[in-house]
Amino acid sequence: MIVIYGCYRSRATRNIWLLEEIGHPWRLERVVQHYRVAASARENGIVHTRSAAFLARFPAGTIPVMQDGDVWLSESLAINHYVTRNYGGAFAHHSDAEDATSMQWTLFGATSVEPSALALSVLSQAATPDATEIDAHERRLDRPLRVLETVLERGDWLVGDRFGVADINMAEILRFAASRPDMLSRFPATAAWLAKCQGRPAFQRMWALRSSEPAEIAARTS
Ligand SMILES: N[C@@H](CCC(=O)N[C@@H](CS)C(=O)NCC(=O)O)C(=O)O
Repeated sequence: MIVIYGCYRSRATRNIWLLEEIGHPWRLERVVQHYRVAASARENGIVHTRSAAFLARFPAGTIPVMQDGDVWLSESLAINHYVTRNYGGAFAHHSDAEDATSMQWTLFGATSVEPSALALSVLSQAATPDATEIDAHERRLDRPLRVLETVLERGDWLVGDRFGVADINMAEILRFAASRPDMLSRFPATAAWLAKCQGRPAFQRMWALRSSEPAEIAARTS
């Protein structure tokens, strides 16, 4: 049984999607972002990313964290590679080259796509979105999105000829940019691939869990 410390409205979605995809047993131990917890709830038994007990084990104070027996890992994308290698079965990489190519796309996503995609997600939710900043981040994404578009024009998936962990990691990173549908529609192969990824039953199960979680965590009543 893999334990994910985190909550549904966090990057734990990446891990939950994968675990659902491969059918490996998991459970969630709830830890929420400190800024989502109502002040009244902080002293009321809600574990959050600034709770002393959580920080004592993970000074970075971020979720998700994974526990698998004696193995503790943070970093959602690294967790997914660990789970794939150890429990992926037929879903796991078939060779060292596939494994390395998968890691290549995961790192490309984390370094070239995630910063601006995340910024776009935050900027789009602002009461008065800053159009100049939004434009700057869309420009920064142009080159990495052209790279993805080229790859996805040539094949259905990022690695080999089947859906894999690189697709989950990249799709979850790109989801941050969903608030900019006009930008994504300039990359039709990428947009079609994202829709295909998100149409998978395992994504849908994860998404139902995420949607069931309130944005603000109130104090416990019992
Ligand atoms: N690169 C890390 C980022 C982790 C991260 O920033 N998580 C957010 C939630 S999605 C968090 O814990 N924020 C709470 C905080 O900073 O206190 C990963 O992929 O796991």
